[in-house]
Amino acid sequence: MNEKKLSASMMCADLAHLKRTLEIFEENKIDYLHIDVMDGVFVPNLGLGVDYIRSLREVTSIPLDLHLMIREPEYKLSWFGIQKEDIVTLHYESTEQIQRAIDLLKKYDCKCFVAINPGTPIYSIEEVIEDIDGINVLMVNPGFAGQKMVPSTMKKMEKMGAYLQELGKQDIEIEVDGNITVEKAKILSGYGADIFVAGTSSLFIGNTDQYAANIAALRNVL
Ligand code: S6P
Ligand code: MG
Repeated sequence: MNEKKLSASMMCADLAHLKRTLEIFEENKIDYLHIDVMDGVFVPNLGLGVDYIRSLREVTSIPLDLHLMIREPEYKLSWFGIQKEDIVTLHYESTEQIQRAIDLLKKYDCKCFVAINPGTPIYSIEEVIEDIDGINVLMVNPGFAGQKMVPSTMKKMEKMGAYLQELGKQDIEIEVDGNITVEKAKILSGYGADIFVAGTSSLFIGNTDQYAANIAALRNVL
């Protein structure tokens, strides 16, 4: 079984308290900082960009979990200062050539993940399964924090564990992203999810004084 990990969704962080937030994440051993990169084309929103990422690297050594919600990410990889410990996630739907995109990403020696939108079937990743380290299963349509989970994604996640087992690929890490409450994290952990993106639904509830307790509540159910 893969180790259970927490990835804090930085688009949910209060900029006025960013320094304290990062201290809490370091003290409480948050595994990744989840960075939603959005281009206004692949998703109807703009999000965290290369300057933000560069600044973040200067103030923390927590590895980044770069969720690239951008068109043709394969030609933009050099912008992000990717490091070995980082997860970099490409969307299956964001390029005509997902296999080429993964090949280009592999040159960075990071963890290579592929994300699938709620409407994209599980088996879409079958032909690239040998090339990747993990799958990000979007539980909401990508683009915004604070959304409600698309109900069909729970069933999809229930099938995911069995599907990977069938392929003999239980070592592939499964990340779940979008509306991950403590209650849903518990169920999804049972379905085989390994990495939990924690945003407004869990970690960022209340102010910085509550974050350590929010992290503990999540860890308690994984
Ligand atoms: C959605 C994005 C997510 C959000 C996360 C926020 O496009 O990929 O990573 O940041 O869903 O968490 P919550 O709990 O507000 O949904
Ligand atoms: Mg995300």
